[in-house]
Amino acid sequence: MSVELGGDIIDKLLRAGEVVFDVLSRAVDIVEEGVEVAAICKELEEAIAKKGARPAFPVNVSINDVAAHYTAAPGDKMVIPPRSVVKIDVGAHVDGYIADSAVTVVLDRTFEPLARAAYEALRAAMKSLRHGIRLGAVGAIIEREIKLRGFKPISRELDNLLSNIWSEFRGLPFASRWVAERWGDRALDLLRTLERKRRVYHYRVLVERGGGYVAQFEDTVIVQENGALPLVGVSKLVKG
Ligand SMILES: [Co+2]
Repeated sequence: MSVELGGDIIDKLLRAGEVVFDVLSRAVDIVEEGVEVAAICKELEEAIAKKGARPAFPVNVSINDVAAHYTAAPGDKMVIPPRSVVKIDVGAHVDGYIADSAVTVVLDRTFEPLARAAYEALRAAMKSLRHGIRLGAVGAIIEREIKLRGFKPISRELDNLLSNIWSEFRGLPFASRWVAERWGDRALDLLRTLERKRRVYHYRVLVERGGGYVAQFEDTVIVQENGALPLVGVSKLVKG
Protein backbone atom coordinates (compact mmCIF):
# COMPACT_ATOMS: atom_id res chain seq x y z
CA MET A 1 0.00 0.00 0.00
CA SER A 2 1.29 3.42 -0.87
CA VAL A 3 -0.27 6.77 -0.06
CA GLU A 4 0.62 10.08 -1.62
CA LEU A 5 0.70 12.88 0.94
CA GLY A 6 -0.36 16.29 -0.31
CA GLY A 7 1.64 19.37 0.68
CA ASP A 8 -1.04 20.56 3.10
CA ILE A 9 -1.00 17.22 4.88
CA ILE A 10 2.77 17.22 5.13
CA ASP A 11 2.56 20.76 6.55
CA LYS A 12 0.17 19.58 9.25
CA LEU A 13 2.36 16.60 10.08
CA LEU A 14 5.42 18.81 10.31
CA ARG A 15 3.60 21.26 12.55
CA ALA A 16 2.51 18.41 14.82
CA GLY A 17 6.14 17.27 14.87
CA GLU A 18 7.42 20.69 15.91
CA VAL A 19 4.93 20.79 18.76
CA VAL A 20 5.99 17.35 19.99
CA PHE A 21 9.64 18.35 19.77
CA ASP A 22 9.07 21.47 21.89
CA VAL A 23 7.03 19.53 24.42
CA LEU A 24 9.59 16.74 24.72
CA SER A 25 12.40 19.24 25.24
CA ARG A 26 10.38 20.73 28.06
CA ALA A 27 9.82 17.21 29.42
CA VAL A 28 13.55 16.56 29.59
CA ASP A 29 13.91 19.69 31.77
CA ILE A 30 11.13 18.93 34.23
CA VAL A 31 11.56 15.21 34.87
CA GLU A 32 13.33 14.98 38.21
CA GLU A 33 13.18 12.91 41.36
CA GLY A 34 10.15 13.83 43.47
CA VAL A 35 8.13 15.58 40.76
CA GLU A 36 4.50 14.44 40.50
CA VAL A 37 3.71 12.42 37.41
CA ALA A 38 0.29 14.11 37.25
CA ALA A 39 1.95 17.52 37.14
CA ILE A 40 4.18 16.41 34.28
CA CYS A 41 1.23 15.06 32.28
CA LYS A 42 -0.78 18.20 32.88
CA GLU A 43 1.97 20.64 32.01
CA LEU A 44 2.93 18.82 28.82
CA GLU A 45 -0.66 18.41 27.67
CA GLU A 46 -1.28 22.11 28.24
CA ALA A 47 1.88 22.92 26.30
CA ILE A 48 0.55 20.93 23.32
CA ALA A 49 -2.66 22.98 23.35
CA LYS A 50 -0.81 26.29 23.77
CA LYS A 51 1.19 25.52 20.67
CA GLY A 52 -1.95 25.10 18.61
CA ALA A 53 -2.13 21.31 18.45
CA ARG A 54 -4.07 18.75 20.47
CA PRO A 55 -2.90 15.65 22.30
CA ALA A 56 -3.14 12.57 20.09
CA PHE A 57 -3.30 10.57 23.33
CA PRO A 58 -2.68 11.34 27.02
CA VAL A 59 0.97 12.09 27.79
CA ASN A 60 2.58 8.84 28.93
CA VAL A 61 5.07 8.78 31.78
CA SER A 62 6.25 5.21 32.23
CA ILE A 63 8.75 4.47 34.97
CA ASN A 64 11.31 1.68 35.35
CA ASP A 65 9.78 -1.70 34.50
CA VAL A 66 6.59 -0.12 33.16
CA ALA A 67 7.36 -0.29 29.45
CA ALA A 68 4.76 2.12 28.14
CA HIS A 69 1.29 3.64 28.40
CA TYR A 70 1.12 4.87 31.97
CA THR A 71 -0.65 8.16 32.41
CA ALA A 72 -1.73 9.83 35.64
CA ALA A 73 -5.10 8.67 36.98
CA PRO A 74 -7.49 11.15 38.69
CA GLY A 75 -5.96 12.15 42.03
CA ASP A 76 -2.75 10.28 41.19
CA LYS A 77 -0.05 11.13 43.76
CA MET A 78 2.78 9.16 42.17
CA VAL A 79 6.12 10.94 42.07
CA ILE A 80 9.26 10.24 40.04
CA PRO A 81 11.33 7.87 42.21
CA PRO A 82 15.07 8.32 42.74
CA ARG A 83 17.49 6.65 40.29
CA SER A 84 14.68 5.81 37.90
CA VAL A 85 14.35 5.34 34.16
CA VAL A 86 11.55 7.54 32.87
CA LYS A 87 9.98 7.24 29.42
CA ILE A 88 8.03 10.27 28.24
CA ASP A 89 5.86 9.56 25.20
CA VAL A 90 4.05 12.49 23.59
CA GLY A 91 1.65 12.58 20.65
CA ALA A 92 0.11 15.69 19.11
CA HIS A 93 -2.16 16.14 16.13
CA VAL A 94 -3.05 18.99 13.83
CA ASP A 95 -6.44 18.29 12.22
CA GLY A 96 -5.95 14.59 12.88
CA TYR A 97 -2.40 14.39 11.51
CA ILE A 98 -0.29 12.87 14.27
CA ALA A 99 3.31 13.07 15.33
CA ASP A 100 4.30 10.67 18.13
CA SER A 101 7.69 10.57 19.78
CA ALA A 102 9.29 9.49 23.05
CA VAL A 103 12.44 10.05 25.06
CA THR A 104 13.98 8.29 28.02
CA VAL A 105 15.35 10.30 30.91
CA VAL A 106 17.70 8.37 33.21
CA LEU A 107 18.16 9.60 36.76
CA ASP A 108 21.08 7.26 37.38
CA ARG A 109 24.08 6.91 35.09
CA THR A 110 23.96 3.11 35.42
CA PHE A 111 21.03 3.14 33.03
CA GLU A 112 22.67 5.22 30.34
CA PRO A 113 23.69 2.18 28.25
CA LEU A 114 20.07 0.97 28.34
CA ALA A 115 18.77 4.30 27.08
CA ARG A 116 21.57 4.42 24.53
CA ALA A 117 20.54 1.00 23.18
CA ALA A 118 16.95 2.17 22.68
CA TYR A 119 18.18 5.33 20.98
CA GLU A 120 20.57 3.55 18.63
CA ALA A 121 17.80 1.08 17.75
CA LEU A 122 15.59 3.98 16.72
CA ARG A 123 18.38 5.50 14.65
CA ALA A 124 19.06 2.21 12.89
CA ALA A 125 15.35 1.78 12.18
CA MET A 126 15.10 5.27 10.70
CA LYS A 127 18.13 4.67 8.50
CA SER A 128 16.53 1.51 7.13
CA LEU A 129 13.15 3.02 6.25
CA ARG A 130 12.35 3.50 2.59
CA HIS A 131 9.59 2.58 0.16
CA GLY A 132 8.90 -1.13 0.00
CA ILE A 133 10.82 -2.26 3.11
CA ARG A 134 8.91 -4.82 5.15
CA LEU A 135 8.00 -3.83 8.70
CA GLY A 136 9.29 -7.23 9.81
CA ALA A 137 12.70 -6.30 8.42
CA VAL A 138 12.68 -3.04 10.37
CA GLY A 139 11.71 -4.97 13.50
CA ALA A 140 14.66 -7.30 12.97
CA ILE A 141 17.04 -4.34 12.65
CA ILE A 142 15.73 -2.86 15.90
CA GLU A 143 16.04 -6.19 17.66
CA ARG A 144 19.61 -6.74 16.46
CA GLU A 145 20.72 -3.30 17.55
CA ILE A 146 19.34 -3.85 21.06
CA LYS A 147 20.81 -7.35 21.47
CA LEU A 148 24.16 -6.15 20.17
CA ARG A 149 24.30 -3.86 23.18
CA GLY A 150 23.45 -6.65 25.59
CA PHE A 151 19.80 -5.82 26.19
CA LYS A 152 16.52 -7.59 25.47
CA PRO A 153 13.89 -6.10 23.18
CA ILE A 154 10.33 -5.95 24.46
CA SER A 155 8.92 -9.17 23.10
CA ARG A 156 8.33 -9.14 19.37
CA GLU A 157 5.84 -11.96 19.80
CA LEU A 158 3.59 -9.61 21.74
CA ASP A 159 3.94 -6.90 19.15
CA ASN A 160 3.09 -9.36 16.41
CA LEU A 161 -0.07 -10.46 18.15
CA LEU A 162 -1.03 -6.88 18.77
CA SER A 163 -0.66 -5.96 15.12
CA ASN A 164 -2.59 -9.09 14.10
CA ILE A 165 -5.38 -8.11 16.46
CA TRP A 166 -5.33 -4.61 15.07
CA SER A 167 -5.51 -5.58 11.40
CA GLU A 168 -8.13 -8.24 12.03
CA PHE A 169 -10.45 -6.32 14.34
CA ARG A 170 -9.61 -2.71 13.44
CA GLY A 171 -9.75 -1.50 17.00
CA LEU A 172 -13.26 -2.87 17.49
CA PRO A 173 -14.15 -5.08 20.45
CA PHE A 174 -13.28 -8.75 20.00
CA ALA A 175 -13.65 -11.95 22.00
CA SER A 176 -10.66 -13.87 23.41
CA ARG A 177 -12.48 -16.85 21.88
CA TRP A 178 -11.82 -15.34 18.42
CA VAL A 179 -8.15 -14.90 19.26
CA ALA A 180 -7.87 -18.55 20.29
CA GLU A 181 -9.67 -19.71 17.15
CA ARG A 182 -7.43 -17.70 14.83
CA TRP A 183 -4.01 -17.91 16.43
CA GLY A 184 -4.17 -20.72 18.95
CA ASP A 185 -3.61 -21.18 22.68
CA ARG A 186 -0.22 -19.47 22.71
CA ALA A 187 -1.94 -16.31 21.47
CA LEU A 188 -4.38 -16.62 24.34
CA ASP A 189 -1.50 -16.58 26.85
CA LEU A 190 0.00 -13.58 25.11
CA LEU A 191 -3.37 -11.85 25.16
CA ARG A 192 -3.40 -12.10 28.98
CA THR A 193 0.02 -10.46 29.02
CA LEU A 194 -1.25 -7.70 26.74
CA GLU A 195 -4.14 -7.15 29.14
CA ARG A 196 -1.79 -6.96 32.12
CA LYS A 197 0.33 -4.49 30.20
CA ARG A 198 -2.84 -2.57 29.39
CA ARG A 199 -2.28 -2.84 25.66
CA VAL A 200 -5.75 -4.29 25.25
CA TYR A 201 -8.69 -3.81 27.57
CA HIS A 202 -11.35 -6.04 28.97
CA TYR A 203 -14.93 -4.91 28.59
CA ARG A 204 -16.54 -5.40 31.94
CA VAL A 205 -19.72 -7.34 32.07
CA LEU A 206 -22.43 -4.95 33.24
CA VAL A 207 -24.31 -6.23 36.26
CA GLU A 208 -27.27 -4.66 37.99
CA ARG A 209 -26.10 -3.68 41.45
CA GLY A 210 -28.96 -5.15 43.46
CA GLY A 211 -29.03 -8.39 41.51
CA GLY A 212 -32.28 -7.35 39.80
CA TYR A 213 -33.16 -8.84 36.42
CA VAL A 214 -32.56 -6.65 33.37
CA ALA A 215 -34.09 -6.49 29.87
CA GLN A 216 -32.74 -4.89 26.70
CA PHE A 217 -34.10 -3.79 23.34
CA GLU A 218 -31.89 -1.73 21.08
CA ASP A 219 -31.90 -0.23 17.59
CA THR A 220 -29.84 2.28 15.65
CA VAL A 221 -31.59 5.14 13.90
CA ILE A 222 -30.88 7.92 11.47
CA VAL A 223 -32.70 10.93 12.88
CA GLN A 224 -34.48 12.73 10.05
CA GLU A 225 -36.55 15.87 9.85
CA ASN A 226 -39.82 14.02 10.35
CA GLY A 227 -38.77 11.19 12.59
CA ALA A 228 -36.31 8.37 13.10
CA LEU A 229 -35.38 5.83 10.44
CA PRO A 230 -34.44 2.59 12.21
CA LEU A 231 -31.51 0.76 10.58
CA VAL A 232 -32.46 -2.57 12.08
CA GLY A 233 -36.18 -2.39 12.71
CA VAL A 234 -35.98 -4.57 15.76
CA SER A 235 -39.55 -3.73 16.66
CA LYS A 236 -40.74 -6.03 13.85
CA LEU A 237 -39.40 -8.92 15.91
CA VAL A 238 -41.80 -8.11 18.70
CA LYS A 239 -45.28 -9.60 18.53
CA GLY A 240 -48.16 -7.44 19.59
CO1 LIG B 1 4.58 7.06 21.32
